[in-house]
Amino acid sequence: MKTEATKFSAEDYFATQTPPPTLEEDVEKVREFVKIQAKEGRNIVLVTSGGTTVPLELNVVRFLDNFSAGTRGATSAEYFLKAGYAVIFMHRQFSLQPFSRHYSHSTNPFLDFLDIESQDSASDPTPRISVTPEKRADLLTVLTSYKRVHSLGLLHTLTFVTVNDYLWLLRAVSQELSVLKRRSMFYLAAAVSDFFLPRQKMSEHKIQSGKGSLHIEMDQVPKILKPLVDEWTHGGFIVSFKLETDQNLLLPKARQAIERYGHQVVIGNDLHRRKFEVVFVSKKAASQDLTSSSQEDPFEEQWLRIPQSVVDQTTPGFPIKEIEEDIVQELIKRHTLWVKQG
Ligand code: 9Z3
Repeated sequence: MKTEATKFSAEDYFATQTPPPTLEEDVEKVREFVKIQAKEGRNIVLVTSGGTTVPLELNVVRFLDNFSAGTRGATSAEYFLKAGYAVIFMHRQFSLQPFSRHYSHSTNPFLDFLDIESQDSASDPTPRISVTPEKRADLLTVLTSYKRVHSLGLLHTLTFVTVNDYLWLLRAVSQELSVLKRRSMFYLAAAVSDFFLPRQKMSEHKIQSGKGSLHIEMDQVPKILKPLVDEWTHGGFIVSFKLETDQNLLLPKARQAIERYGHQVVIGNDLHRRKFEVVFVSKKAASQDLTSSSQEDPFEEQWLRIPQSVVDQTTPGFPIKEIEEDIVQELIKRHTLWVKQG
């Protein structure tokens, strides 16, 4: 129920907002992918990545957006694939993707390391293209992993643009993954808008100027982690991210999320430190000692850090060390235990 003017429950949201036109087609393909991976006995991780837009008009000209480039999601997806997981990569259209991310950045444009070879034969007038020698080793590594993943069919990609697309897709994909029970993991790294404009409140056509300032009242996006944990999945290992710009809020907000939604891990990250520092917050396993348990802090925290100097020392697109490697390694350790306990 919509209890206040600005608060949608998840149920109310899906009853009043319209699904993206390709939803059924997308879900059909996910179902097929899940079936194949389940038959192969692989674990599947759903990685969400990139920002979401909030359109202001039905015939959309203007929208709100956020900063996320999708680095965390695309990088983590590669490490999950390397570790043998099948990956459903649900990302914002045109945000970074696994493998191609190494060359997408403007600091590493791929045209800069391709050469046109001089022709030495009149009988073959077609110019040949080659890779600049110093770039070959890196490209070969990326290309080999990319080809392997594609030939084994380990990566399935889905795209969203708006927060509405994201919510419908997340619900549908997590319901498809529920057949895997504990063998599924949810890695929710997309930067999802907290506010949106319901279609019932949207102007049909481009908002006209001329009346001075513009006032828009947005509604709160429903907290979908609750139904995700309680209804849509059956035992999936759920990892959400908490982004803050005030360091002091990171731990309290991460703890609050675990308490509220009852999932397995919140990874807290500060906007400016996120490439070299994150904190894992989770509930401690129930204590056997009944006398001390009531006073004990129910949460545990684990910081992962890499020296900032290491992050900075990089060939464009190829850092010496990426924090996502450690994040994924730690999560796989915890997920393996979670599957065993089940
Ligand atoms: C994150 O915190 C991600 O780590 C980043 C990654 C968005 C910071 P980039 O794409 O950045 O590598 O540039 N995601 C935030 C996830 C989020 O919005 N969580 C919501 C919340 O905290 C709901 S699960 O309430």
